[in-house]
Amino acid sequence: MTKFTPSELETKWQHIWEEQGAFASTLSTDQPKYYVLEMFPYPSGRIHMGHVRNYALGDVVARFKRAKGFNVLHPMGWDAFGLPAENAAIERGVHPGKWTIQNIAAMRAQLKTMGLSYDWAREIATCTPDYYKHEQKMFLEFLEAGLAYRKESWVNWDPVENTVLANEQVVDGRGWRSGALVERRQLSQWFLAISEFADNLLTAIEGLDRWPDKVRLMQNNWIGRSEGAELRFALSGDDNQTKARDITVFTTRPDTLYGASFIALSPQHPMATELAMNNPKLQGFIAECAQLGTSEAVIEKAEKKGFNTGLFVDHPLIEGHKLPVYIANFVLMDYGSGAVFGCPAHDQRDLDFANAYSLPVIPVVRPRDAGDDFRVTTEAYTGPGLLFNSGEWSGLDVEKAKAAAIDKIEQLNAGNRKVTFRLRDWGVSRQRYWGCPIPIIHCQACGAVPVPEDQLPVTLPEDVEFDNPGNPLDRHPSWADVHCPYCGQPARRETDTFDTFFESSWYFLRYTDPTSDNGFSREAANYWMPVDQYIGGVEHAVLHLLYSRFFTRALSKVGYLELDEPFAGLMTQGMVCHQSFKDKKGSWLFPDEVEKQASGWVLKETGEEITAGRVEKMSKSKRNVVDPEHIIQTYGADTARLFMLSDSPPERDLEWTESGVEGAHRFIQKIWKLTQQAKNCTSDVTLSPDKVTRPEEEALARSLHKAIEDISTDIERFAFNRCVAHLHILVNALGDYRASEAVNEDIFAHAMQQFSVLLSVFSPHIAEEIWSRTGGEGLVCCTSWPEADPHWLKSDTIEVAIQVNGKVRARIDLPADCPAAEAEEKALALDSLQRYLEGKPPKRVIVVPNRIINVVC
Ligand code: ANZ
Ligand code: ZN
Repeated sequence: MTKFTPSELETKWQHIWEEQGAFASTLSTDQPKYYVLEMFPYPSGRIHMGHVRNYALGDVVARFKRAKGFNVLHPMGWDAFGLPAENAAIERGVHPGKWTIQNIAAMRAQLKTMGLSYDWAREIATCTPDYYKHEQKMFLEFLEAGLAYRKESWVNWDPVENTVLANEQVVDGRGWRSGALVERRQLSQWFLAISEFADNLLTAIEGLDRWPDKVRLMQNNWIGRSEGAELRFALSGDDNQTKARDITVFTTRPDTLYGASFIALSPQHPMATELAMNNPKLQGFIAECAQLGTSEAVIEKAEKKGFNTGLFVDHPLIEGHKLPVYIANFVLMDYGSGAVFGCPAHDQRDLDFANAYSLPVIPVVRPRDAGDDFRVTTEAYTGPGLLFNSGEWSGLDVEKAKAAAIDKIEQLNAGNRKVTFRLRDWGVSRQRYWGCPIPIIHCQACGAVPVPEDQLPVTLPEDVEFDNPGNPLDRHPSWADVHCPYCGQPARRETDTFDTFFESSWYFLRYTDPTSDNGFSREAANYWMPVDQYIGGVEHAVLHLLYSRFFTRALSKVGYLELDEPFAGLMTQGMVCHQSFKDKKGSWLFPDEVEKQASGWVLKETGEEITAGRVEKMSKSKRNVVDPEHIIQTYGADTARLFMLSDSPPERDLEWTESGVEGAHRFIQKIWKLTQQAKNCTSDVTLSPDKVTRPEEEALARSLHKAIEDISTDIERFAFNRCVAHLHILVNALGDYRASEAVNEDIFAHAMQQFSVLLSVFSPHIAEEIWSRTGGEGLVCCTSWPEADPHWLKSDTIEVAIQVNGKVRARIDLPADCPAAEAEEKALALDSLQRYLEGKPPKRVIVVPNRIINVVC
């Protein structure tokens, strides 16, 4: 027997695939197309188990669809811009570009050892001008179409690092790295008009029937459609502290208008700014609010604080009733109109606020079983019910009252029906070096001017310094100095770069035609798109998917293609988990530093007792990681992939265990042993029903065709773990046949060959070996998927009910067409039946073959 050396065997087949261009795809119209895509990785330098799982899943789909006769596109590339490269530059003094390119090379080599069926000729790296020049052009086209614009907007500003922070980089109001109190600042930034598509992005979710429900719900919530009304409150009297005459609020609860007890403005509301001009106390309050940053979650949690402006508005429905106007920290400027009317009885924030500032709490909706004495003290009532204390609306239910309220508001000319979306336009400016330069020139005379097309791409300068905080592009001695393309006067380049979600919003289009001078050709995109199956982490369920859905629409609008939805099918895989370990001092330990003994977990080196913790997501900080490279070197990619797929369904979390991988490895070795025993299958044997006579071959034929049938259906349902279980059953049957007397070598080889096709989508290398040893033509990865013969799928056993004196008392599995005498004997031998016979022989037994056995006693 030849020794099984996975690394040798795997490299051999990887070379052959590459040489033969086995996975290259071209436009072809005589086959249906299928586009399989895994979310491309950020080139951090090493692949981790999450990647391995993601790509192993995608590879099953790609290989299966290819075998099913589809023209498959299965590409891979690198999401190569981003902050970690800049951090590496700061920490290690290596240029972000160099660092990234090195990482890509290392990860590409690692990925190649997995034997994934990628068309590597389509590989892209988003940090190359060859990629990003196209998005600069797209941006300028968006600009022309009104889909991109510039506006002042509020950002989190870290005063120590001199940089803008994302909401996630603000921790408890402080910069994540500097620890400095974050300020709100207004900066001029570029935006993409994603909200223009809000309605369409929302309604189209309905059609995404191959997306997980949870992701559809998350998209839904993120877009956040709210139906309600816009309502104007007139300022009372002739107070002339402000030029404005009224305040517009957005409300989803116009029915609660009779319960209004105050108005609250956002600290960034123009009226607040105006009032603060000659009010230092108010300026102080606004500055204090600014320290909260811009994160909605933080604002939500913060203690409710307000500033009484001394102004009043008139209640539109109650003659002579006035409401005080506050400026309050919980009102966001970029939602609705940046102002609300507060109804403390029916909104918790308003109630907390009212209780803090001793404002009236007037309940106007009561639960159906409560009376008119219904009161609200510390918990707002937000449920359904009937209106009261509400003039002509009293007695209506909430929904009817909402409609009546809007009618009334419109009638009074105090406002109108209004739908608002939570979805904000996408701010794409980042004050960072390692991103795609925004192709704009700022001229004192002409304003923000697009870089002319023939001057694209605007490439990043390489000679930059990272020794100071902030954006190195700002400090570069010459890069930003240019002349205005309109007037020729000295001008400055935009030094902001795009949010890195920009690159990932269209990379799937680039793959369809990666050398096109136009980003991608309409022909290729219209042929390959949409992606038929997209696979990736659920952490991208909101932003990346939404941006890509928007981008596709925007590109269609400016004429690149004809498509709305980029991803027809989506699967979000679960996490790869591992148990975590800590030593006595509480430091985390790597799994390979520990072992389990009878007494419990100990440190390998010293035998010292340690604590085994929870099974949780693999993460470097908890050291509960295993390195794919090490696993692949030890066991081979076929084993690693098989274990990844066998443990749990793709959408669930998976626990990586040593014993699990070893189990998978033993299985592969068992297959290897069988492979050694298979000869070249020379004659044209098949397991067709008319040829098979002996029970041994019949059993083998049934197992093989059952496996074909089960795996084919379970693959389509992504139940890959079940597929692996089916493979186990088939391998046992192959082993049984091999061990039986008078093995027909041709039949064994034929069965092994068929098995290798099934195996090839999970553990492709060893499958190629089986295929070639048994005389398969060409490569198994280019072979058609087998069809199950219905003849062999007919069940060979039948469940038969046993009645005692007319009552069903037991059931028994009998071979189909089992002779009556045998059936009777087997039935009477059942323990469960003996109870009813009480030891006496039955009077009579009537057997209806394949149906029922009647016992009379
Ligand atoms: C009066 C009212 C009474 C409200 C009541 C609620 C309950 P969604 O569902 O998220 O759209 N709101 C409006 N603009 C706001 C802003 N810029 N910042 C903070 N809050 C704002 O929520 C809409 C409700 O959130 C609106 O309805 C408004 O308060 C508040 F018993 O108006 B409501
Ligand atoms: Zn100019």
